[in-house]
Amino acid sequence: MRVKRLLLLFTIFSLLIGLVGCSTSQSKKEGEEKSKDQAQQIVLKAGIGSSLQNSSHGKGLVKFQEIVEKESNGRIRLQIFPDGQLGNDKSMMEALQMGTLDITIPSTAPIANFTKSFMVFDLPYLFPNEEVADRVLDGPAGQDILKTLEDVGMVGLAYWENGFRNITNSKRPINSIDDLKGLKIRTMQNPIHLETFKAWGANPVPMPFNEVFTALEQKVIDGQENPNTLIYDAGFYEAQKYLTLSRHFYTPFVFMISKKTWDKLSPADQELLKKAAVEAGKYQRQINRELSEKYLEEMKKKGIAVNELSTEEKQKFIEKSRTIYAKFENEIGKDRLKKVLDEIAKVQ
Ligand code: TK8
Repeated sequence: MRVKRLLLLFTIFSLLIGLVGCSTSQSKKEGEEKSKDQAQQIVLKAGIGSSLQNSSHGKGLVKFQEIVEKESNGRIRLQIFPDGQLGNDKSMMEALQMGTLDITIPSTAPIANFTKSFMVFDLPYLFPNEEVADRVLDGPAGQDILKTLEDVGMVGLAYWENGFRNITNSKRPINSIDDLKGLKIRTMQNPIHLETFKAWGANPVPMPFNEVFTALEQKVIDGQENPNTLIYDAGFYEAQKYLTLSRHFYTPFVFMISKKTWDKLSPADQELLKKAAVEAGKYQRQINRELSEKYLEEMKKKGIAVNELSTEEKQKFIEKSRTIYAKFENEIGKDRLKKVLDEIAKVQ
């Protein structure tokens, strides 16, 4: 009897050891899985100059965030810093070079501070409309230019749309090129934009985006030029009386990631981010075009006087712009300029 009881106790004891051992190895395995998974947790910091609520810039970045977090099952997450909290386009690109910021989406114009290859897109009256712009930017010429960012510590993933730029000012309606004479117009920090407004008779003032509103309010400058969505999002219309639909430049945004960040990612994660940037970009372009019309009507209701340049007057702007193409073709690269102009001619 005593032997039986001892055998029973021994059986129960060895079963308990087995169970504890099993759960330990199970929890150890789960722990390893978890720590491996946590080890792969990626948090990307992204900074832009516009708001999240009103701008297509911000809405596009939120769409990118949704796609990435869904496709990675939450393993890759974004921390978004809008409204120029982390600086302006130029300083945020410098942060990408240093690896202290992972993602930013600047206009092409300030990229000229790092590489000249995007300057072709800053030429006045280059693209006739958004459709041609999309096809050239997403085609061989645009994609080749995107690749040049890797030489300066950034990786370009996709073109998004800032859009066709219009002129606002607080002095007078701009019905002809002569009306620009002497007006202090803020431009982006880009030599082509500066020289173009000089050629049109204005007095251009290069300035980072996040300083423009105060400068308009304090009358340090008379006007600025931006697409409708940005004029509305940044509240510039509140400090301006006139909006002239000149559509003188088409500005792409460039979705870019720090090369230091990019090189640490697996090929699969690189592919995931690239696809998300392209998909979110198509959404952002569409939203931008809808908001451009919507915000134009909103600004008219709020009292800004809107006028379009007549075909004849626009021709004067275009004629004056030809000197700019000649002046900058060497800096842009004659082959690069020819390739873009040939692609435009092909897709028209
Ligand atoms: C926003 C800027 C802005 C640009 C400018 O970060 O600076 O006027 O049009 O969109 O990139």
